[in-house]
Amino acid sequence: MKVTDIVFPQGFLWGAATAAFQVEGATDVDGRTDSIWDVFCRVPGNVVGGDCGEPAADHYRRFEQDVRMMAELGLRAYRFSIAWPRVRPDGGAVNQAGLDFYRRLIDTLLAHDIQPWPTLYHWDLPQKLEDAGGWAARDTAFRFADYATATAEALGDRVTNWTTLNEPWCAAFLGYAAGVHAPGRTDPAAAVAAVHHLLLGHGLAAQAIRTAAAFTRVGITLNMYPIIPADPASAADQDVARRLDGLQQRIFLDPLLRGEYPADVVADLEPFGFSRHVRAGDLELISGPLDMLGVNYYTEHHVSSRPGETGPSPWVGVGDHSFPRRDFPRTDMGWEVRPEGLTSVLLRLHAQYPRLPLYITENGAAFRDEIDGDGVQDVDRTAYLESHLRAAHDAIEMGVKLRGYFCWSLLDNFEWAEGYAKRFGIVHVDYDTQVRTPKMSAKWFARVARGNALVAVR
Ligand code: IFM
Repeated sequence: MKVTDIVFPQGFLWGAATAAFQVEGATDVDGRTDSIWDVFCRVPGNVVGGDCGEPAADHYRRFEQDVRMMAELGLRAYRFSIAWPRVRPDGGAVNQAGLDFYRRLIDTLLAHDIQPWPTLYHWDLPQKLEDAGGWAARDTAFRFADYATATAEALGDRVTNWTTLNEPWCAAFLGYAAGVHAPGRTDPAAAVAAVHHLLLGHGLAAQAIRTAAAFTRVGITLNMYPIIPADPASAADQDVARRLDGLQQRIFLDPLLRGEYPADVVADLEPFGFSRHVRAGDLELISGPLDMLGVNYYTEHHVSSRPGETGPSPWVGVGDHSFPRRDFPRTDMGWEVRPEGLTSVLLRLHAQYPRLPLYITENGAAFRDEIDGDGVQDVDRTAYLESHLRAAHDAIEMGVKLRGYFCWSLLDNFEWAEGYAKRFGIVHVDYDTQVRTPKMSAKWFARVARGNALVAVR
């Protein structure tokens, strides 16, 4: 088959994604208060280079220019996140100025015929709520629902596709067990409590959105990775893979889509008091109707039962394990480039939940970019995107209900604990001047989006 034969289904949605704290900047204007990430960044050593949410890509002030650029790139949808501490500073009263910013952003998108795909939580919990217990506290789920109500009441006339949470795995396990993300806690019991309270927050928020806005589709985004035992014949490696898969995938998928937690994972997490957080009625809320599932895919995990981890691990209760190095190309994050893993994730979801529409809500790569007279020739990133789109198309050919693809990311941005050193954007951002330069990958992606078909990397 020629590359140009790879045509996506009619109506396939092409977009790009960002998240509030990673691109907006303007962290202290119009009533916004601290999120856990503002506070986390202030602790020396937490973020490479001492970087923080300023200036980011100054998207708060430059969103009109950015939306025009999206239109020029032929994008039909923009996945962004809404900052909870703008809309309800300190998790308290509604802040009209915060809502007004997102109304202006959405109106500008709609004026350019670009669908707004907001996510309510991309990790910027108001610090005041963390001080009251954060996601380890049940009450945070109810505060999240209040925030969802205020947001959907204000913006529900303009937005159809809502996402509640982005990657609750990272929020719970990187934030509360490994401590490498905000709020920087290393307390496995708090992490497993956070899992349940994030999911409860999702269920409550989904209900709140449907109540506040008449025509909506509600989804959640999970980060999904095939987890492969290093030695498939080793019972110990198989068990580590089962445990990791349980924590990474099944602890979220099963309650959302089957209304129950996986029994083996519940048993594994009993030493951390997991099941005592689950109250009557919670699972009914969590498993309320889901209109779509967002899948974020970057790589796959190849896991061995041999010891290897040092320091606090996000893999609560898994015990000895390591990720043996394999001979595959890697991105600047050190992540293996494994497009076939994307096909496998999509096929797994389709086999288990055949009626659920799927969207790839993030996929992309950090590579070192050099800007010269001819712009940024990011051949590696372009090849990464092309190989993953082929893998996504393979899954569609095999019957997967994949409805759209958002590349991560529209803009270079604040890559959490890695700061600004890792660049995921298809558009280069000069953080001194805030000049945007579409990279080779952006131009290539624009051709794909416009043609609804893959075109060869040149
Ligand atoms: O930058 C992040 C994003 O915020 C969530 N998904 C993974 C991306 C790359 O690490």
